[in-house]
Amino acid sequence: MSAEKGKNKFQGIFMLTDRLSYQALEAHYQQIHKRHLRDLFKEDAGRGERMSAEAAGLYLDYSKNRITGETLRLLTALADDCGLRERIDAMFRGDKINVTEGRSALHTALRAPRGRCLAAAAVPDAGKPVHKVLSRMAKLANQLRAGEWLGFTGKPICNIVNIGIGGSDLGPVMAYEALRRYSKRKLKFRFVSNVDGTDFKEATRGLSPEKTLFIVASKTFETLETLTNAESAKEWTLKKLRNPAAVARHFVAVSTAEKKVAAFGIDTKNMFGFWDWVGGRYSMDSAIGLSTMIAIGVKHFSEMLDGFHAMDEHFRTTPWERNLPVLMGLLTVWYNNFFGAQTVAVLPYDQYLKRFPAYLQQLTMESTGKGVTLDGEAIATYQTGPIFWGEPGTNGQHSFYQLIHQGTKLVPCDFIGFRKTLNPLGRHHDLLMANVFAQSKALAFGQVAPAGEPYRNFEGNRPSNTILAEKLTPAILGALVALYEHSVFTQGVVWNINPFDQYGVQLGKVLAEELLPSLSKNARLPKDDSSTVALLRKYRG
Ligand code: G6Q
Repeated sequence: MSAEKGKNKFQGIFMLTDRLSYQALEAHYQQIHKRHLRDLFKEDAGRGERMSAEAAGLYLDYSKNRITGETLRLLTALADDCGLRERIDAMFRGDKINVTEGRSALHTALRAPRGRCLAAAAVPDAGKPVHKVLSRMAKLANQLRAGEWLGFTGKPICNIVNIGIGGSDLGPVMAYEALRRYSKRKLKFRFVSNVDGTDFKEATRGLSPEKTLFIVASKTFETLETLTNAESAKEWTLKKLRNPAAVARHFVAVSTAEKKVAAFGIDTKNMFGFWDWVGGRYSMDSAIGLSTMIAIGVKHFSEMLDGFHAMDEHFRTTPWERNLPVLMGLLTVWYNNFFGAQTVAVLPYDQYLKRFPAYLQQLTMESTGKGVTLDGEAIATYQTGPIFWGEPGTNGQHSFYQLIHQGTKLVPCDFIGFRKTLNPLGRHHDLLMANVFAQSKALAFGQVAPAGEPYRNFEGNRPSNTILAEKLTPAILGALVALYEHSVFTQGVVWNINPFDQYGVQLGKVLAEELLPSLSKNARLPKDDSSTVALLRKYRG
């Protein structure tokens, strides 16, 4: 926490809604919220090109938003007022901006090129250990990809199972799916996250323990789900291999907790470390990305890191009005706080990005789902993080787009598409992309119903961003993830919250452990609320 309650060095003593820059936006909203995108485009022939920005291989068209030049001016003034510049510098410097946990948030150091001085005051030599671990990961990845890492019985490992949950699962799964086209097809990858035994059973179905390597990924190495799955994995392996010494050839760990890894029985020579300044949901390019590196190889992994870094540098150095993450973050604030929009839909038109919305749900909602300011004040006068959700197009068009087009709710959308497909097939790609352009057009401009058929009316004026890139490469994926990471950071600065803690997750971990003993048939029922007790009774039968 900052030294003096009620104050922090970035925002003074104000609540967001007390700021004149915020009140100016409220007044501006009253003036322009009824303006239709049809008119805004009619009045300004160059709007589509002018309201665009490009960085790290991503082109952002934000012209189909309900904004004018004045809106942008006021939003960037709000960002200045909230100390965005100082906060970005503090993050990159390694200041302990995760105040509730007393930590830096230095995920940007994970992708900084070797030898680059990060000027990280709190973490002086972050670069050195990062590259040391990357080299160790590379060694293992190369051995596995070459069929040189042998299991206990001498057979080459060809199945990799990542066990982890939350930040130790969603990034690896998303990246594996997104970059599957670049992956070594001879290796099989599976991911186990849920403590539901079904997840483990299905993930290991058909695999031979002799040829399977488990990556136990857990920052804390105390997450119940992960440790339970890891124990089951150990049993599954030893049932076949019948010698505890086999664990060394079939288990590696990714963690910050060396002692706990050793206590579990994994040789710490087979442990890949990271640091408390890497948050779970910001960890996919730390050792948590080990499965990604094994899948796509060292070169592609390092291209992915370069993509992250290119966006980091863009975010750090570019004026707000051309800064993609800042623009997207401020637009999210605009709809969330002034239009009262409750959600944002993320709609990637690429089947490889099918897990991207799920990944973003954690990144965004675990970061901005907060109700207390950095000063510890309850937030009563404004809204914080919206709900992020989505599915790949065109599938979503045949399902929930109806509500986005004609429902009574305002749902700002992010469309994501690529000029080139990784799998050319007849006219498929043109058809796919025609849908991206048609959807954002229909949402913005609508369509007038024939007389007497009001149900055919599309009022339009529904905002969207379109993000276009050449094709889905490791570097583009890195840039895309960093774009959303920094957009979330920008939102957090305006809302004056800590986007790097997650006490809601911790609560779940503690409560389940407390209740667990009461699930056994003969245990005493706890003195709990009547609903919980009734449910426990019903479960125990
Ligand atoms: C992410 C959260 C959370 C975490 C999981 C797994 O930012 O902290 O989702 O990643 O709870 O935690 P472990 O990696 O410690 O097992």
